[in-house]
Amino acid sequence: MQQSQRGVFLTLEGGEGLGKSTAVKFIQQYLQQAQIDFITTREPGGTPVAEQIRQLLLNPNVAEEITPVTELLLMFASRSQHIVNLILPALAAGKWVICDRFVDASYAYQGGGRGFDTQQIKQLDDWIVGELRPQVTILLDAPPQLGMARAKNRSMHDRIEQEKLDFFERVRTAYLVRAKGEPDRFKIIDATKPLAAVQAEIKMIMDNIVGQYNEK
Ligand code: Z5A
Repeated sequence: MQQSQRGVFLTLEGGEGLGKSTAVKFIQQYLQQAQIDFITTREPGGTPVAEQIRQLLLNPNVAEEITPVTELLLMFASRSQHIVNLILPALAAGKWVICDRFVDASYAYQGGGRGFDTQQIKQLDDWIVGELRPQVTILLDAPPQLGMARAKNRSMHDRIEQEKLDFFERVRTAYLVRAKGEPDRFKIIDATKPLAAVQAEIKMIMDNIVGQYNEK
């Protein structure tokens, strides 16, 4: 896929309940203050059709078992809608795109969690995502028990959140393997730290990105 990217593409990754949504809100305030034109979005989802696919993927009461292959393909079907109809046009218009999860989540959840071979996921990545890469990915990292504890007050858990602890441990490991493979893109934040400390790190990352990309 050809990319005529002008805006900055920043993604947030990490296990369940480790503070991605909270970080997106913080980044939103930062960018508003810096008077930078941006959108925030998420995966799976982000466009009307992609959000419908999200509902299907995460519904804990779905009428039949969703097979791992269907789950993988639906993640990429949702992503295709999202990239073509929202992310690329926003970047081409010079907007920053702040995305809560992107293709790294497929390597972590469908690869690490479900056990798909990395090469199988890479084939879909090459086809659907192509050259589009985030300039920066913030990975909120912590033992999965912490995120589960933070998220435990929710009334309902989605279909994937109902997996067991070892699934989320594999997800964490897969994220860390990806981060190790691309140390320039990934900024790992220790999500066990108090919110103020996490936000101070995010602010430093944002200051750097603004210095690097916004002057151009
Ligand atoms: N998925 C997939 O399998 N494959 C893919 O390719 C993609 C996704 C793209 C939906 O993700 C599911 O889709 C997800 C992976 C799968 N399933 N799981 N698990 P989602 O992003 O919509 O849902 P989520 O991962 O479950 O995120 P979340 O539960 O919404 O959590 P969060 O956004 O990371 O956390 P939060 O809501 O910002 O924070 C949780 C609580 O902790 C909240 O009360 C905060 O105030 C508090 N918090 C946050 N930071 C701190 C700190 N530092 N200290 C103390 N308390 C804190």
